[in-house]
Formats: sequence, structure tokens, C-alpha cells
Amino acid sequence: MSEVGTFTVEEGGIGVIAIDNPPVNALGIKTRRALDEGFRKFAADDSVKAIVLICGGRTFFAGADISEFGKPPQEPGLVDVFNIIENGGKPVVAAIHGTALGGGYELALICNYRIAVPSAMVGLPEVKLGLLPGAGGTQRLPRVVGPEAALDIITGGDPIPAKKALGLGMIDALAEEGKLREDAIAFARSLLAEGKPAVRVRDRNEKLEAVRDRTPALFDEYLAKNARSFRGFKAPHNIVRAIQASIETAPDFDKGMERERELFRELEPSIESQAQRYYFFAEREAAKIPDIGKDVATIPVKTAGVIGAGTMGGGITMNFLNAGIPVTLVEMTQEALDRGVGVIRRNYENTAKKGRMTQEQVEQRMALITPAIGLEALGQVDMIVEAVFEEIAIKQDVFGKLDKIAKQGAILASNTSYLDLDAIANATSRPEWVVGTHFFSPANVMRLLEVVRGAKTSKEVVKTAMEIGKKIGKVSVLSGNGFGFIANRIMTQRGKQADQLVLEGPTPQDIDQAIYNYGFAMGPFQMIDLVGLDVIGRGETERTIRGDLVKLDRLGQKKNGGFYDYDENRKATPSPVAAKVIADIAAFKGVENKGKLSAEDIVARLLYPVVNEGAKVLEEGIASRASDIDVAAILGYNWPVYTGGPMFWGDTVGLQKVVDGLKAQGIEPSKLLVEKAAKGESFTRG
Ligand code: T1G
Repeated sequence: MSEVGTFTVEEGGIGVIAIDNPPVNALGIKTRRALDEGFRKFAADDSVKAIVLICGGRTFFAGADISEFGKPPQEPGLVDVFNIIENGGKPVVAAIHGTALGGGYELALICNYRIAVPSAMVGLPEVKLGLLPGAGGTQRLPRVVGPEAALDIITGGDPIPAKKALGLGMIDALAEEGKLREDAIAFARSLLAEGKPAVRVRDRNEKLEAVRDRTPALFDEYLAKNARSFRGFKAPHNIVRAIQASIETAPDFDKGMERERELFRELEPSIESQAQRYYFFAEREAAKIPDIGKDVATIPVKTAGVIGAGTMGGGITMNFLNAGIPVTLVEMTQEALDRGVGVIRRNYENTAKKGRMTQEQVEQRMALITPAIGLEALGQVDMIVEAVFEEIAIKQDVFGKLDKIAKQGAILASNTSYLDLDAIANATSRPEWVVGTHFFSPANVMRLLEVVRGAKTSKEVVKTAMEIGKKIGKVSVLSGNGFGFIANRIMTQRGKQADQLVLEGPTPQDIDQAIYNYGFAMGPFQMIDLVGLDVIGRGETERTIRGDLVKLDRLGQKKNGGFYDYDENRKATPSPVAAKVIADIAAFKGVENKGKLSAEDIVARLLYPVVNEGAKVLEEGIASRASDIDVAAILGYNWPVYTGGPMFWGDTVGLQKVVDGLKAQGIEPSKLLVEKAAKGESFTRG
């Protein structure tokens, strides 16, 4: 018997191979050895007529072991094991629970049949790691669901619920919840009783033939149609070409596998895939708090209260409702309250119109809201999140009142985006119960939650806030109490440099184009025009470009244009008015025009200071680790994930080059950055 596998023979000659390799039965070397042993054993055992492959623990195989990538391969390899299974000559049934993903689902496709419990999910998420399914997924899935469905499933990478997978043909039957083993054995017995052939997926070519005459046009069109969302990523392109090859090489399956391997090998060593594999672990590492272990208890949060039913308060409320947590939503006036509840209902109904939730679910969520006027309604809730105006006096007033109203043991959370959390906490007699929960707008969409730990916040409250974040669908990143916390603080540097550089010669469109080509959805000036110059451009003391544009009543897309002019379809064109304001400010500040810069130099000018600020956030202890900073930038500002985030990207550029670039632009590099560069160290390369 192997370390992680047990092999038993049930009545009727059903061989059962059960693998149990926590945490997710990843197809690492131990699992591969167990599979190799079990299938060789049953292939040689004449009493075994059919085989069931099942997993213990929380899930069927969740894919190749991502931690093995980039390391010397260990025998037997995945494809070797798959060949033994596929050529064993006896019907094999994959019994699926949990999440059969990546190589795990590819293994299920090697089997002749697949049965799953209704709660199971299946999928090929390799694209999210900058890879493609490298164990036959791009060749077998099109044979099961057809090439067109396979294109969406593999380039999307999302898990598919069992019931939908049944409809698509990705699985052949549903088992009863909790009875997977017995139902899978019964399914195998029925195959024998009905004399069903052990058809191999690789031999099923009918769905490929059906689109042969539309190849390669079908694939060229698919790439063109998705050019925007695939921009900057390598994997989607290679996935499309691999699926295309499945048709062009059929029925020669092995030839298709050769093409898949070629396209996989282009991806695995790429910096994009290294960045996305790094990010996979970074997102999970963020949940770990260095000085708060499993021994620290969490506080039950069964009910929540939200203060403020505006954009942020409404979005925050929806997060709790989506997790089934009832919310007392508080406003100061009935009119504001009704408006806020109405916006929440409209958001849900729009989702229902798109078929992503039922009307019944809309009503279920809406029924969890208790609208109320005044803070007194929050006396019994377990956790209160305030989302009132970003003004320290107002927040302190609210927390002072909450101190008298909230029950003992309630968590008091502030959604402040940059104010001093300790100043808020000290407005109460219970600072250990005060924590920051900084959501990003729109709060019901953006996955980043910065959990801000005050000087006196208790470990239990910190741990609970981090876990509540996960429960409501966020990725929680712990931040110390410093101005702007992590994401806003580091990304402010990008805006600051853009404002300075645009005075020196490069135009707003030069700068925006360079940042867009780097991988952001839009550049800093396009973003300001979209958000509104009055939202950002007011309250500054010194004379600025934005301030002058606001004085000209140029508020951005919403009114008269901003850094750009806009036509009735909001198409942007360079603005002579903005160009003149920029020239006036440059003259006023005595900034010399240094002419144009290359896109690479613009990127360095705007983003090296972000790396530098990240190094300061680290050396000040605001972030626990460099990868948390990358998670915050990627989830909070859509920093392109295929660069790994600012710190991973800084390492890719080379820290000494970053240091030299900062000095050349007159910016003092952080001590930590200089030290690491001098020692040839990195922030994120282990
Ligand atoms: N390899 C190694 N470790 C993994 C892993 C994997 N595939 N998946 C999860 N873990 C670890 C994770 O780091 C964490 O560790 C623990 O398991 C729990 O994970 C050849 C090339 C399965 C949906 O992309 O999506 O197959 O922090 O916290 O929220 O074509 O993990 O506890 O030490 O995420 O319940 C394709 C990735 C690989 C699936 C479970 N497979 N995993 O979510 O738990 S490439 C994937 C997930 C491949 C083939 C290709 C999720 C999950 P620790 P967790 P969860």
C-alpha cells in the first residue's frame, strides 16, 4: 500500500483506488506514485473488471502540484501516469467531489466515465496561472463538449458546477450527496452489466469533425473578439491554438498532444506565468498573520450593521447579504435610507436580468436588510461597519456614540480609506474592539479588503475581521495604521509622478498610452477624467493643473472634459485647453520642458516610485510581506497580474536599476530598497 493510496476490490470485481493526500490531493509525486501503483496492480489483477478512482479529504484532485513547477521533474510524470490509466483496458470511473481542477479534471477525462456529487465543481483554471492544461485538457475537452464550448471553458478558467457540467457533457452522471463511493461503485457495476465499452475520450472525434470546415477561421475570430480581455496575457492565445490543433490533427491524438506540449512549454518559463503562479500563493499567504496563530479565537459574527447607505455603505451591505449575514442598515434620514435600499435592490435586479441570480435570491437577500434611522438600532449587532463621510471629526463623533450604543463584544469597524484609525479608536472606551475594514469601490465588486490593525486592536478582532473578509468574498490584506494604508498609499505615487511628468513635455495621452500598454485598464489622466476632477482636484493648497481645470469648470467626462475633450459618445481627443493649462502651470512653476520620453521611460518614471513606496510600507511594518503589497495593488488597482504586482515587477526589472532610476529622477530610494539592491537580494524571489 502506498503512502497516500489504498486499493480495495469490492463485490462484482470493482477495484477502488482511493487517494488521500491533503490538503487538496494535488498531483504531486506522492499522488502520482500511488496512482501508478494502484492502476498497475489492478491492470494485472484478473478479478478486477472495472475501476473506481476516488479521493479522500475535501476534494478530488485539484490539479498538478503548483509548488513543483520550475523544479526538476520527478518520475513518474503526470502524462506517464495518465497513459497507464488510459491504456489499462478496463473501464475506469472518476468519482468526483469538491473541486476537480486542472490536472485533476484532466485526470477525470482520462477515465472513461465521470460521476460527481451535485456540490462538486470541475474546471481547467490553468489560464489563471499563465498556463494551459498541459496533460491533454486542450485535446480531450473539445472532444467532450465541442471546440466552441471548450474555448470559453479553458480561456475563462472558472470552475463549473456539477449540474451544468452534466449538461455540457463534462460529467456523465450525478451521485447522491454523501453517497459518492457507493454510487460510483454501482455505476461501475452497471457498466459491466450493460456491457458498456470502455471508450477513451481520445477516440471520440465526432465533435471535432463537426467544426473542421470552420477551422482556422473560428479560432482567429475568437482571438479577435476577445483581444481586449486577452491583452498582455500569453496563455489565452496558446490555449486557442491548442484547441485549434485538436481539430487539425484529429484523429491523430498523439500529434495533437505534441502541439499541446509545444504550446505549454512556451508558457511555463514565461515571466507572465511565473508572475501568476507567484500571485496564486501570494493571495493565500495574505491570510496568514505573523503573530496571530490558530490558538487565537475568532468572534462569532452572525449579524452586521452598516452606517451609511451611500455608494460605499450600500456596496458593503451587499457583501454581507451575499454571505447570508443579516444587516441593519442605518441612515440619518428616511429619504437617504430609501434611496440606499433602492440602489441595492436595483443592483440585484440587474444581476438577475443577466441571469446570474434568480428573483427569489434577490428577495432572499433583500429580506436580510433591516433599514433603520439612527444609530440606536445597532445595539445588538455583532459587527458594525461605518461608511460615513471621510472626515475625522465625523468618524470620531460616530464612534463616540457607538461606544454608548453597541453591545459589549461588538466589533466596531471603520471603512476609512486613509484616516488615522487610532484617532478613531480613541474616541471610544474600547479601542481593542476597533478595526479598519477598508473596502474598494465598488465595494460589492472589488475583491480587496484592507484590514487595518490599530495600536490597541485585539488579536481576536484582527483575526475575525480577516476571516469575515474571506467569508464575504474578499481577499483580506492586513495593514498597519499608516496614511493611505497600502494600496492607496503606493498608488498615490503613480499619480504624483504623472502630474509632475506632464509638465515636462510628455502629453497626457503619451503618459496614458504608456501605462495602458504596460497593462493597466487606463492611464492616470483617463482615470481622473472618468472619476471626476472635482472628486480629486479640490482641497489642494498649491496651484495644480487639476485645480485650474476645475476653475474652468472642466470636471472630466461628466462635464466639459478634463485632460481630454470628449464627443457625445465620450470618445476622448487631446484637449488644446488642457494643453494650455499644462503649459501655464509649467511656466508658473518654472518647470523646464525636457521634450518627449519613451514609453519605457514613462513607465519607469511613474512606477519605480510605486516600488519605492512599497519598500517603505515594508520597512515601516505597515505590510507584513512584499507579496501582500502585490495582492493589494492587483486587487485594489487592477495592476496587471501577469507582472506579479509592483514588488514582483521591481524584482523583474532589477532592484539596482530601480534604485538608479529613482536617483536619476531625484527621488531618495528607501533604505530597504538600497540595501536589498546592494546585496543582490529580491523582495519576492524567495
Ligand atoms: N498545488 C499545490 N498546492 C495547492 C494547490 C495546487 N494545485 N491548490 C491548492 N493548494 C494549497 C494552497 O496553497 C493552500 O495551501 C491549500 O492547498 C488550500 O488551498 C498539468 C499544469 C482547490 C479551489 O489551479 O483553486 O494542473 O496555504 O486555501 O480556498 O494541466 O486551492 O493551506 O498551505 O486555496 O478551499 C491547476 C488551484 C494547477 C487549482 C481550494 N489547479 N487551487 O480552495 O483552499 S496547474 C489549480 C485552487 C495544472 C495541468 C496544469 C484552490 C481550491 P496552505 P486554498 P480553498
